[in-house]
This record gives sequence, structure tokens and C-alpha cells, in this order.
Amino acid sequence: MEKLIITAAICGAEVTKENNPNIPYSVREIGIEAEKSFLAGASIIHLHVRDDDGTPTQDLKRFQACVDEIRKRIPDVIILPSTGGAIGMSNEERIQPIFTNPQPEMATLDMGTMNFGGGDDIFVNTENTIISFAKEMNSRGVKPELECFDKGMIDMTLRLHKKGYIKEPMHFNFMLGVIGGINATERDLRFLVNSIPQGSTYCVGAIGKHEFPMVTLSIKLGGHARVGFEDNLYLSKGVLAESNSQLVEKVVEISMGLEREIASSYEARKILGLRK
Ligand code: KMH
Ligand code: ZN
Repeated sequence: MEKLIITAAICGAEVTKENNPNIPYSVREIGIEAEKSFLAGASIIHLHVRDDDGTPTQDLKRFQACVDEIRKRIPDVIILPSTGGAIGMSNEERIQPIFTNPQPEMATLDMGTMNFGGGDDIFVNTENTIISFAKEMNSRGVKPELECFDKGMIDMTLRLHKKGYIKEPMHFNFMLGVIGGINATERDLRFLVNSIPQGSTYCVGAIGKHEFPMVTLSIKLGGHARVGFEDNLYLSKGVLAESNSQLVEKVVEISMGLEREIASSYEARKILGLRK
């Protein structure tokens, strides 16, 4: 099996310091969390950013400041910015992080519209939005991480692949357990894994208590792993994680127990076919 690529989703757009005081908001806090996660074994940082008061933003200047801070601390890490942003943001806001300097090697590409987290929230990704984001990424050589919160989003990916908008080799991120998306069960994860083309790579993340069981299954199946405050705030039942790095350390321990080694960022680039 390939070595395990660990992605640390250190910040997200929905969770706040009221949920866990260790969620990073400031540029410095984001830099520290990225560095600690990298040193613990993450090769990819999935990046959302905030204003100092915690408001999620896709502002290019704020992203640039965070990218500079992360690069200063850990030049080798792969930075994977979000183009999903937060619920309700316009497409123009959302796409900004692919314009940082240096340009990111990867960025998220969300593959469909869904109810998101209950209540009235809808995460809107029309086919035209997906195509226009894919075109922007393709023209710059930014590899999309294909965010699939449900099986239909894989089907949309394959449809847009046939039309030439999504190139091979494809890299998926399966997010399980979001209200409005697919459940976080073994049956459902196996269904997703069995639905992607051979030669694709995939990463698995899941919400809350489902994070570690789903990530463990992914490690066993040959997939990769995503953990972090964006998805889960707890190290174990009732114990808030003090840093994203504790969540990364826990995956490393699980993976070593399953005799699967951890990929460096250099090795992750080779596995994912990145240019650098
Ligand atoms: N914050 C969610 C609405 C992504 O990063 O592309 C979208 C999200 C996915 O987090
Ligand atoms: Zn995200």
C-alpha cells in the first residue's frame, strides 16, 4: 500500500472558539497550528482563514498573509486552500485563494449542492459553478481535490470528467457525516470507494465522533486521512483537543499500528502527481 497522506483541516469556517478555544483565528495562530500539525505528520494543510474576530473570510490578502506565515514556518508543506469558503459566500469571494503567490498546488472543488448541517443552510455548487472553478484551476495547473459529501457528487465528477473539465488522475476527498450528506458508516464509505475510477486516489474525513472510525477504515482500505478542527474538536469522548496536532498524532498512531507508514510532503506530491 502507498504511504498514508495526512491532511490537517486546521480551522474550517463553521466552528468557533466557543466550541473549542484552540481553534486558530489570527494569522499567527493559523501558522502555529499548521506547523504543529506538519511536525506531527501532516503533509497537507487544508486551509480556511478567519478575520481576527473569527469571521470566516476568503479575502485574498488574508489568505496571502496566512500562506506567507505557513510558508515561513514550514516551506515544504502542501497548502490546500478552500474554494468552498462558508455558506452564503459568492463564487467571486470563494475562488480568491487560488490567486495567492506562490499559487497553491491544490485547492478544493466542491462537487454538488446540498443541505449543510441542518436548519436552513444550503451549500450551493451548481454545475456551472463547478465548471467555472474547474476551468480556473486547470488553466493555472492547480490540482482540484474533489470534495464529495454524497454519492451523487461522484457521479457529477465523472460526468464532468467525460466532458473534459476534470482531468485524471483524480483525487477525491470523501466527507462523511455532514447533515445533508452521506452517513458515516462502513457500508457507505465502501460504496463511495467502489464508485471511483481505478487509478484515482482518495482521502476520507468524517464529522465529530465518526472521524477516527472512518479514517481508520480508510487507512485499511488504502485511502488517505483527513483530521482537524474543521471536522472534529475532540481527542476522545468529552476531551477537547488542545491542538490539531493531537488529532494528527492519533492518526499516526493508528496507522503505525496498522503497519502503514506516513508520507512526507515530498512523498505526498509523488503520490498525488503534483508538479513541485
Ligand atoms: N465550509 C463548507 C461550507 C471546502 O473547503 O471546500 C465548505 C467546505 C468545503 O469547507
Ligand atoms: Zn473546508
